[in-house]
Amino acid sequence: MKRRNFIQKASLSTFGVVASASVVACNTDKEKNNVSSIVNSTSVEPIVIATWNVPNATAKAWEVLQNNGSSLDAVEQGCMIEEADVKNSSVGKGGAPDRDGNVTLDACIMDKDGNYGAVMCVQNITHVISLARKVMEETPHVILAGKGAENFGYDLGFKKENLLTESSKKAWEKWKETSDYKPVINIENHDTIGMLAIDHNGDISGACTTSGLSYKMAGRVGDSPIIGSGLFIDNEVGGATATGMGEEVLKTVGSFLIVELMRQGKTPQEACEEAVRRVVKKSGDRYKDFQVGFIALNKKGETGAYCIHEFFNYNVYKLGENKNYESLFYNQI
Ligand code: SD4
Repeated sequence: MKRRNFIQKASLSTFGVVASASVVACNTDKEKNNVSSIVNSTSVEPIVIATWNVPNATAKAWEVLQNNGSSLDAVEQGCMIEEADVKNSSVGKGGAPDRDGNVTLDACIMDKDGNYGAVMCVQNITHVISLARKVMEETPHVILAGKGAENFGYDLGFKKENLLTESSKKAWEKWKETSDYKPVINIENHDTIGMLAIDHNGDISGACTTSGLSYKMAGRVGDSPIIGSGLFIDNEVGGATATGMGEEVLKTVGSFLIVELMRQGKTPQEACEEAVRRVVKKSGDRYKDFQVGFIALNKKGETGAYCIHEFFNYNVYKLGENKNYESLFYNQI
């Protein structure tokens, strides 16, 4: 086993904790020590957890919770930060296009009552997480795809925008020189945001938003908008969300699996580990070439995270014991 360095950076503030941790490898020998520390809490104070290092998004969600907002509003508004960030090439505006040069977005949201809404393959609308919420709240359906979803959005006043930025266009043009279709996910191509939150009432909601796999085939949909795969919430138990190679998460219905394992008594950490093991086992040798990571949160506010390979990180935003703001960084060398 490689040695790891732990670097802690702490700075003071008055109201919370941000933890960003790189969670390391599930080896086939199931080496326990290969998992980073997980931020655990038995309080039911509000809490936000999100895939990847998205401190602005978790801070926004936390702000909503601090103002007594619902966990549903928190995860929606948190995700919107990344959707609007053109530097995030895996989410919203500035997301990498498919191989034909079209940016197509997937998103879903799930509330404390088990309601769910999703959109898939949406072009020209930045805030697909809000569109997914509208599907949940204002239609008798749970999923809208493509043009139907877009037209539904325009009718509601969503702005029509070109989501392909100059820099993602340049990167796509460079990719076209070889058109090498090698789905490398979460090494150079990641940042899908999956977010889970508990509000002051102790209610859990979750959201997931992505532009999916870079240079994917036109029409390809990953796990992110699919209930039970990219996201699942059961307010009696907890929630889970996924990042990484969507095809593999879909085949194991990973987020639902994690919530069910928590229902049976596993901690969020144990449940994430089991789900990753399931993905690895089902994949034969292929797991060496793809990344999958899960985060989970239970009703007690305990969190868990696990992934196949290194270079997965996540943010937790919650009230620290001394009402301090701390930023933790775990690094593998
Ligand atoms: C997908 N799971 O479309 C997404 C991609 C992802 O970080 O998570 N990227 O397969």
